[in-house]
Amino acid sequence: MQTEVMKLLQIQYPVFQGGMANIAEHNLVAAVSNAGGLGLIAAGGSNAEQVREEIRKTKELTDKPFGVNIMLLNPAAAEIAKVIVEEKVPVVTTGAGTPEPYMKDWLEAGVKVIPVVASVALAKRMERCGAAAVIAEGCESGGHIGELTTMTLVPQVVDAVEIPVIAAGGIGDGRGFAAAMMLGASAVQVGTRFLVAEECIVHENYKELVLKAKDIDSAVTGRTTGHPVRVLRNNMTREYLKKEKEGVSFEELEQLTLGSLRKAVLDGDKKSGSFMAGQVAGLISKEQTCKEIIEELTNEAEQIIKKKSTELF
Ligand code: TUI
Repeated sequence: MQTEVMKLLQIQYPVFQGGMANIAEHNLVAAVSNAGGLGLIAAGGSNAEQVREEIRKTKELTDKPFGVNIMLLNPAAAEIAKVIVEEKVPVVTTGAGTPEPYMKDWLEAGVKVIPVVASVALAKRMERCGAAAVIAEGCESGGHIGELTTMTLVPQVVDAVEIPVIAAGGIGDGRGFAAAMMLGASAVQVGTRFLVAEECIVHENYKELVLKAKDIDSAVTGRTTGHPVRVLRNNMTREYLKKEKEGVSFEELEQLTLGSLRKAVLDGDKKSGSFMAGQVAGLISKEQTCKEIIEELTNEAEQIIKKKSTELF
């Protein structure tokens, strides 16, 4: 296996770990990078100094490439952008917006910038402003999502840009991995399956909810506020969706979700936590190490592609 993204980033397997806010910290990141994938520190719910600390801790645990994911709605994004340069982080991925204000500084410092895009238009704009690759993320993903599915978004982005495309959203096993590569992706990004990795620090209740989830157990909150977020259904989401239908104010809806991701991650609060997860949760049934996950994904994909090609041609 040798894809363009693997060459670009000097990684052994074309597997990125999704930058899950408040979840993807140095232990998970180093485990993914040490297993040959690309671990990404999530800066989503953190300030600049917390991110600097996470970068330093990750460097103590791995000498393999890793990156930082910046959620651009984070009020600390501009300061975190500076930390990336100061700490000489080799790769940055961005989400929930456009990283254009930070591109000049990052490119001058030799940082490889890989924005998450949810449309062809943004992918083209990112290519023009110097992105090394783009992550095309479909709405099967957990957390903040766009409109299009992975199946439709990835090939349209692949056709629209020259830079490599990483597929994200709904990829949780070797079949999804193989399918994404067939759509033209050069790597995949996996979030939900790494939620149940042994090295992932989320509360046991979070892991249990993902492992027990069935196909239809996620819902999208915030469609009316312009911040659609996919989460596992629970009391909190049912109440949120009810209030959203009733047309309550943005402020009242925000009140419901305030701190709810931390309640899920740290306290395992099944009633009022926001358990962000993708639609692929229904397919995930066991806790494994990051190494086992990455090797199983790639081995399964290889077998499937070989079997299908003899079956079909
Ligand atoms: O960013 C994500 N997923 C996230 S961030 C997050 S943290 C959080 N979010 C909401 C409430 C509380 C905490 C949880 N999940 N994925 C990357 C992503 N980016 N998905 C979609 C997009 C996107 C959408 C529109 C990127 C750019 C865009 O348009 C930008 C523009 O200005 O055109």
